[in-house]
Amino acid sequence: MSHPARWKRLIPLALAAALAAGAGGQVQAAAPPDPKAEAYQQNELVQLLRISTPTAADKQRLTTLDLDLAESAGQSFVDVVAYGNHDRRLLELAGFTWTTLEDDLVGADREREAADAAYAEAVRSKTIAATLPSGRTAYRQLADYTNEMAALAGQYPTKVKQFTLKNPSLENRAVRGIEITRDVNANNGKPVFLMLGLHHAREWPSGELTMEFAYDLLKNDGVDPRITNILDKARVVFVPVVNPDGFDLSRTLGYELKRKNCRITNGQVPTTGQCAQSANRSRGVDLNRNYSGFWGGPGASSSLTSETYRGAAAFSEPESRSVQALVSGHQVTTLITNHTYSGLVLREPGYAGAGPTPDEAIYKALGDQMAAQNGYTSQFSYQLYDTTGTTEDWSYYATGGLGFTFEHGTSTFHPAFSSVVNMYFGSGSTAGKGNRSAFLLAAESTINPARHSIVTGSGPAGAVLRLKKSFTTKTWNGTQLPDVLDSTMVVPAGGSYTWHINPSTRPAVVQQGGTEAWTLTCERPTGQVLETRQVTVARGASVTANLTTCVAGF
Ligand code: 0X9
Ligand code: ZN
Repeated sequence: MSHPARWKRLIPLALAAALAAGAGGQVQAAAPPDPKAEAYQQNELVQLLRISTPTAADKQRLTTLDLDLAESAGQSFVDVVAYGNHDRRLLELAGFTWTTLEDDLVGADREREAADAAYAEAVRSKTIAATLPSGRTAYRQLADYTNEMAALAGQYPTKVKQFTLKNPSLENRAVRGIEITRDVNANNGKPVFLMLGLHHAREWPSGELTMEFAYDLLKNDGVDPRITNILDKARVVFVPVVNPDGFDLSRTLGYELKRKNCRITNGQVPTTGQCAQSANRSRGVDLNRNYSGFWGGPGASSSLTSETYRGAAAFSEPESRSVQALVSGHQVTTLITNHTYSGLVLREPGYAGAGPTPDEAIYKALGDQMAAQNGYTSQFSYQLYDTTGTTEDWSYYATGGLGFTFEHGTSTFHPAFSSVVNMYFGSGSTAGKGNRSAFLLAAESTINPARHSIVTGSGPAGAVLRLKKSFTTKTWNGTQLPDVLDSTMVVPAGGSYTWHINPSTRPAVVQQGGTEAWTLTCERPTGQVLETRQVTVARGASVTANLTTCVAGF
């Protein structure tokens, strides 16, 4: 135990350095250890521990240990995935105590598989009825997502449009999504509700719930008046698997706890099979730390083997850049990014120092309304611990669209499949409500003009209207990264248009009392610009822009 080489592997570098300094520098600098890879190689237990953190300072200190923290925490505890002896020793050295929630997470997954098989068999033999909108009885594989989205587009050609996001994943998989609305091929200015799943590979229910809501909208259009109204008035966009490489690996036996993407070496595309190599198991970028908003700040790591590795630069990863491009190209007025676990509806800000958002009143109102349906706790993202570089750290501050992180579930990242049914429809005190109702509220809020902005007026039928805004997003160290929002609609027959959009002034500018304008152009379908206007519009407001020059010249 006192042998220096062994000793070095058991403690983190910072601690090793401090101890080395105290011991007169006998400990040589070593290559960064990879305790997780080692724990797996040695077949050490991966456990779910509930760490006692009686004070805020304890919680803060725990976040500096670079452990795999779950979002699950209470007044005096935080749940941590501990990989083998290293992590437990690290906690011990730091003076923490804990209870063990799951003494063998990998073994528990084997048991879950057996339970899931029994559940599927019970449905097959009609002992119990399948209840999810899709009728599914087991977690999807990656191919299921791809095939089902294609099938829905084929089955409902006027209501479902498939699309591929801008960049393939690092392992060159297409990242796919579907848009759902009445008359889906008409680009007619409806407000957009974007739902994302599986940024984090092991959080399987986050993709399931995303898909089930898509099925629900399609199955119950014309049946449930709320859904009929939503399809009339909103465009609902689904990307159930943001991180297909990580998810595919996580659906492979023995890799169920994979969280991040497949970046093995900064700046390099991984070779085939590299992501699955046991020595690389802790590598990857946490896509939910790679967005540019406050990138490089607290609650994210600069170490490639940390579960919260932020990447070599903001938007270094193709998967997060794809979400950026998708949001930048639409007027996404509401966004839910699904995660697991711990029953939370989280809104901005993601770190306490950012201060309250100027939209707190409606942001909170919507979060609280949704939480009343799914029984979760509605709170600020930072209330558990600070994070930076998350999806809404960028999307909310760049677009003003109200973005939420949902942390589904109570006990683990992918519980028995039967709990997905409960998450969707609610159970116990939320029976008959659940996330289905929360998602419906989010869709209805998307339609609500008090919660977004409108530009309306007359223009030539068939003209392309474009709203554009260029600005910079600040990372933690003050670097200004260029951002361009650029979306279009087409003036309908009849020559009047109504476009549901995000406010022209970004939240941070509102906070400082300033204003910003959208640049509105009226174009021929060839792209020739016939008229340019500046449009300033606040949340809840509507402005009229009659495009007279464009009409004359069209
Ligand atoms: O850490 C995350 O990315 C999210 N939790 S998860 O367990 N699904 O990984 C939470 C992001 C926002 N939360 C905080 N700011 N604490
Ligand atoms: Zn997550």
